[in-house]
Amino acid sequence: MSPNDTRRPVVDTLLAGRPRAPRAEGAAFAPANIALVKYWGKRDAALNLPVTSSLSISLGELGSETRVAPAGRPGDTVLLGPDPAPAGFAARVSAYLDLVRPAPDFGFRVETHNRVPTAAGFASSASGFAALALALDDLFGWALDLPALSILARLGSGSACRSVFDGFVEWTAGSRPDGMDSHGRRLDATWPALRLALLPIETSAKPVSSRHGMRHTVETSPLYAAWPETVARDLESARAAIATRDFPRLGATAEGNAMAMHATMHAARPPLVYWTPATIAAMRRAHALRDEGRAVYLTMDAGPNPKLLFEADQADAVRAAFPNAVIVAPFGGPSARKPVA
Ligand code: 2P0
Repeated sequence: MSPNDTRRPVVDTLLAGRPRAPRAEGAAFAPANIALVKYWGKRDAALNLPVTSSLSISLGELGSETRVAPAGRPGDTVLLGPDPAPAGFAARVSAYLDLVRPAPDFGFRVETHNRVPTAAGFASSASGFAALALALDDLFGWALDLPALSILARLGSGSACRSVFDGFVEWTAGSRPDGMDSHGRRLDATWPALRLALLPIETSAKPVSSRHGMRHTVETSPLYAAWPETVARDLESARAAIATRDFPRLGATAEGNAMAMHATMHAARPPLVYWTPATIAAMRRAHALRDEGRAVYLTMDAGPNPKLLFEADQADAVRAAFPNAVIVAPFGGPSARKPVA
């Protein structure tokens, strides 16, 4: 059975009674997101259903802008910026488009522009699949509600279900086998002083995809058994920190959660280590800022590039310690229209 055999009934349920004929074009933007409490491990690989819930912050203006239109001939054209997308990514997009293709000989033209500084080594499948799901909703005129759009995005990439929303987002794991209760939801909170910094350390493609890395960890790491409990505690702590604007608590929770996730990978057999010497040097530099009494924390995904978390009053110190940092204000502020250089 192919993954699409499992996905198709879910899509049919979501689209019941909705138009199946495309209009001339659909377009949408979706932000990238950084998880503060991570998604690491699936209970269903075809539907991207997670073992645990997770909590993220969307990156405002940084993300993917996608246009989708009928190609007018069979076969899909998938462009990333002005160029054809890499074959693996294009194949993943085409498999996703198969779920909504009006006829086997119907081709789509998909154009995606990532508004993410390429120098930051930060390309996001989350914003890409979220923008594609939203653009398809626009193309077909489905007018799906946000939970349905989040589920549709999840079928492309798990973390994409969080990129349908701005601000703080919680992805509830849910328990249904069809995943209809597994989607993102925006938390009712803003934090204008919150800042993230993307640290461009390593910009080449990572050797092991997150998709493969999480499967390998779940299957072989003796530390994975402790992960769901860690996430449950960290989610409570992150929610409380957001509700009370307790930045040191939020930062420490996010950093601890990311380190615990990497610990599960380091214990996998064979071990999975995304860190490079430059990653560790950046971690030490962040810790040195903390030793000076500055509330600067870090998080890391399945790659070598840490992301820093801090508040606006630490931006100058972060810039001084990390001259290449790309600083983002997720809730706007002076940099609402574009990332602070
Ligand atoms: C996250 N990551 O919560 C975690 C932390 C990476 C580390 O979500 O297989 O690209 O498409 O569901 O969403 C990256 O995993 O994986 C990810 P799929 P995805 O942000």
